[in-house]
Amino acid sequence: MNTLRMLTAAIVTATSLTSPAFAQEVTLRGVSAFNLGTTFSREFEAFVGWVNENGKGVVQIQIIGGPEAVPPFELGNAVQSGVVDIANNTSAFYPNLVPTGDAIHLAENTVQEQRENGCYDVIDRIHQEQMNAKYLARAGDGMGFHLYLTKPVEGPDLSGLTIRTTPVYQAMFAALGANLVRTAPGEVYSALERGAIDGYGWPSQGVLDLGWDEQTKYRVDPSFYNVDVNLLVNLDVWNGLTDEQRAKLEEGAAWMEALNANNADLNAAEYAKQAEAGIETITFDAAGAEKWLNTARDAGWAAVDAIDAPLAKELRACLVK
Ligand code: 173
Repeated sequence: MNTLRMLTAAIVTATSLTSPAFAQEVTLRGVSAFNLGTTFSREFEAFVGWVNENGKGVVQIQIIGGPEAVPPFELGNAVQSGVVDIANNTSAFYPNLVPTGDAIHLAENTVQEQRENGCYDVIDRIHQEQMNAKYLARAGDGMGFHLYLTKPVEGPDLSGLTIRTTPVYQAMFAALGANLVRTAPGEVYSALERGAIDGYGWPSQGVLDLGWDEQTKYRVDPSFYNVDVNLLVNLDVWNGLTDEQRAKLEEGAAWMEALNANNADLNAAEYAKQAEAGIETITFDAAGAEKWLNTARDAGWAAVDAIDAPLAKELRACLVK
């Protein structure tokens, strides 16, 4: 450091001590669990664009990278320890830290409703306590998950099939008899290509982005659950920000969460693109669909219940209408 910079730093420090309003701009380092430029990173990137535009002189975010920077299943630990300041991550990738995070995708209401009814505070609290992370925002609302297959099924019996899973689908697909293999998204294409799996769980959006349509013959309808892709800020970093910096990030969070309303249209557009790409839809009859959705809900909640019954009860009361 040269003398001028040392002097400047000393002045800035002195200023910020006496007057927090003049705190220096801070830059947070961000990583996404999903490939940059694809679904599930797009909202995060839009959020970063918003913050960098509206938070000049206050707070900025620099995106370091996607899963090539930090492996998706390690991103939770990276934000917990502060290796990463802000992560774009789904609860299914950090069950080691927040085991009841599975409850988030069982939500039947929106994140805006969860902010109103206090559920957001419960979810934020468990992230702070168990993961040392501020739960800043949630993308993915209004989008469900599907089973995608390379061979057809008649109904909700998955016995004999080997399916790629994450904790999202684990309880449901296991209850329906499937063999399960847990992998990060980056391994799905080659597992399909090798015939190591007969299908995979994935949200309604993103299959074409990843090129998986080449290896996918069927999508099973209806969808189940609600995608959760969460913005998580290392808690020490969060607590070290000024009120103004935190407020700016929260404003950006609300802005990003409003984008969730676009998901209904985006789902429809994606289904059309999947059909064009040759993915056929298998739609269960009423009895099959009922079994599918009831198993999803019941097995999903049973899994959360087995981890922490009182918390499962508290979350279910505010996530299910
Ligand atoms: O299938 C997955 O990898 C998964 O659990 C997930 C969750 C949210 C968004 C995208 C994928």
